[in-house]
Amino acid sequence: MTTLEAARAVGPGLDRVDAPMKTTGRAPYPNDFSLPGMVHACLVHSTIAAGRVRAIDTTAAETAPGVLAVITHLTAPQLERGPMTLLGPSPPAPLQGDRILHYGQHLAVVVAASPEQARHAAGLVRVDYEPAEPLLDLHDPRAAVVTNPWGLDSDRGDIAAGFAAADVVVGGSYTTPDNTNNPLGLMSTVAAWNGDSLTVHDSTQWPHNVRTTLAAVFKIPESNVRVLAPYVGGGFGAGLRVWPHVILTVLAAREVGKPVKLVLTRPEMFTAVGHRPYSAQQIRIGATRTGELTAIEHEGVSPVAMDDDDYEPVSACSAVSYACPNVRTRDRQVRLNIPCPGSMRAPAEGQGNFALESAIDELAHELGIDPLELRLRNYAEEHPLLGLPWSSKALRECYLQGAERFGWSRRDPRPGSMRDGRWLIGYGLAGVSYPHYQVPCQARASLHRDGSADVRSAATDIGTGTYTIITQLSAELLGLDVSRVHFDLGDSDMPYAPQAGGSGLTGALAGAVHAACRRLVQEFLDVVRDDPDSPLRGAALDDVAVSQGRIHRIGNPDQGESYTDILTRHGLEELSADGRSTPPQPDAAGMATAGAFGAKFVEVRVDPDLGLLRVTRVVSAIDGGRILNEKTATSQIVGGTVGGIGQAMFEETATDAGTGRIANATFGDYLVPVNADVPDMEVIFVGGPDRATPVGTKGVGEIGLVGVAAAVANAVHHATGRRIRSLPITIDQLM
Ligand code: MCN
Ligand code: MOS
Repeated sequence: MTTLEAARAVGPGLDRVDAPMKTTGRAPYPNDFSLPGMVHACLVHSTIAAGRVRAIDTTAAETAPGVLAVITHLTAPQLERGPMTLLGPSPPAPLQGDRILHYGQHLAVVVAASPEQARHAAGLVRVDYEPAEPLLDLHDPRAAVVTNPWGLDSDRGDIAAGFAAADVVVGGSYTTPDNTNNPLGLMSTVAAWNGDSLTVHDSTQWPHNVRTTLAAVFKIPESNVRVLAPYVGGGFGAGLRVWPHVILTVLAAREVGKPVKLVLTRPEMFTAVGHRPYSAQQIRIGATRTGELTAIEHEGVSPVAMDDDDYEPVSACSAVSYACPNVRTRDRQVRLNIPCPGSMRAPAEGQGNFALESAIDELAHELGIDPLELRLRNYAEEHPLLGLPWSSKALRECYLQGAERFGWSRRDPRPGSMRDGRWLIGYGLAGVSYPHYQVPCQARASLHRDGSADVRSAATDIGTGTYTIITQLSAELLGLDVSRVHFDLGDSDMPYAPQAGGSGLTGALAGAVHAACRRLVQEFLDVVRDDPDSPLRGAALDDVAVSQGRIHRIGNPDQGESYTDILTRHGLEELSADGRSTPPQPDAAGMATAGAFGAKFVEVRVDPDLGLLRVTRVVSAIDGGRILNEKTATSQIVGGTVGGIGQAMFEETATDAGTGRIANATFGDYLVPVNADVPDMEVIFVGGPDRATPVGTKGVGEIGLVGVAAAVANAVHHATGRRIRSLPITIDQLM
């Protein structure tokens, strides 16, 4: 890789290159977007969770001021369900019948000249229901059970023998609640048809998926669909799938022959774009007196919607986290009349890690071994399921450096022993092993005669920093100043990119950009191969390095020339090259040995008389491979940690047990951490480049969240002696 070792553009915390656009209000988020002649849509939803629409009266709505169309299941055309995707099946197509499967299901879309007129008219639609008794309880014996369709349950060793060999067995039942993603930006779609061609601005984490889906649903060629998402106001997983409201907006635009805009309301964000599903987990861990794990058994049950799929293997983390010889993990799902669950930041790991890392803490307490020491004694040197070396793993360094920074050695192991006045103080820890999701990606890079470069790929930046890190990486790979590189994304007409999801976009995109930039330098060398005037004549890619807008021979900076000189002398305006990344071949079981790792150290204060809980310090030590931008990567871990504090102490989507109504679907009622709930946080990155990818990155977008809940609960146990097994941890559990 000597060729491309040049100025260190990668690594330092360069400010976001898109910051001026955002802070001056010029960034075109989909909900700010307008087109000439654009009209507005508003949705009508089911207020029951199960049954049928007996009749729907749209007369008053149709004659209300400004109304252009009211579309119901009686007037909607037949629509194909979207295709199978890397993430599973598409959600069901909307308005395809009178069946009601969940509260909040779209029953009509109203289109009017203004958003206010659309909303007013939507309120005039009268629905006559034939209600049925909804299935809303995970333990309802009538509910259909889905066993693991992805083959992710695992068995290794002999679980019975493992427990028989244990001196100590701990465990219990853990629950995590429904949580709602709630990105700040309300998810929006603007759709415009021009004949058979469709342009859509959408709050998506994956423009190509929207393109493929809309082409299939509306039976038009993919090349007729263009999806734009240059700015997205957050997603946390809610923008991974093409939800029914996107399809309804496109349908509405076709019906009225005008561009249509739909902005979901905050309450709709609780029912229309997925949520992290509730989990009920059973975990048992056995160990010898000396703290050697002999058995882990972990089972999870989560709800899934009646007519949709979202698979969350919450127990899977227990199969890969420790070097335990006997492990059994099982997951199943129960079909309920609930709004479709979907991925929410760290799906499955976010729930499963809470049970696993709480149980490990409980075991440490029972054995009288320091929780950090117990984790180190059972460190998985190899991938426990595959028996292969990890592509890289610096979890030990996470534990040791995190502990050092936190001051873990000051911890007195006796619960309730550390005090500051009326406050009990607790220290808690959790370890995290997070799978590294790797998928193919493409990019294109061009160098112009003025010495500037353009790089593009149909990726998204959902607040993560994609614009910035790829600008840095391209600058480094081409030997240019970052100010000379323009990276563009968020347009399905650009080369294919996967979702900003599974914390995998950076790895995929960095690989594609690496390939494109290398090939671009090669293009320049090809141009001068037989050029007698070029000091680079006959040079191979491995013979050269790039810096300051020039290619030169390694070890001899004078023997080279600038991109501009080469292009000018050969009468070229620019050269371009395409690159693609393909993930390393997984093993036969479809698994890769790559993973990101982390350790979370949390200090809490508990007022035992009032039941008050405060998180006062968090140290996160993270192995994310090579870090492309220390500032944006740190922001990812900080943001993830805030989400983890939310999961631990505040967030709970409440479903009314009788009706299936979401009872707290506003920011007034759904609690998220505010500044006063978030302490100073320290983030340290450990480890080095991962060997499996050319750029050496692993993901950091989700791992910051994982482990926070367990570390908080473990700190609460240390402070109070109480083992809290149900999230969020609320005052009543601490009194
Ligand atoms: N990064 C880095 N070095 C690395 C890896 C990442 O510097 N080795 C930094 C970069 O700034 C990069 C960011 O971390 O842009 C995230 O990279 P990555 O871990 O690859 O995650 P993705 O780009 O795939 O983003 C998706 C991920 C997921 S899955 C969720 S959910 C999530 C998250 O990112 N949702 C977010 N972070 C979010 N951050 C914001 N602000 N908003 C969301 O909705
Ligand atoms: Mo993240 S939940 O994979 O978008």
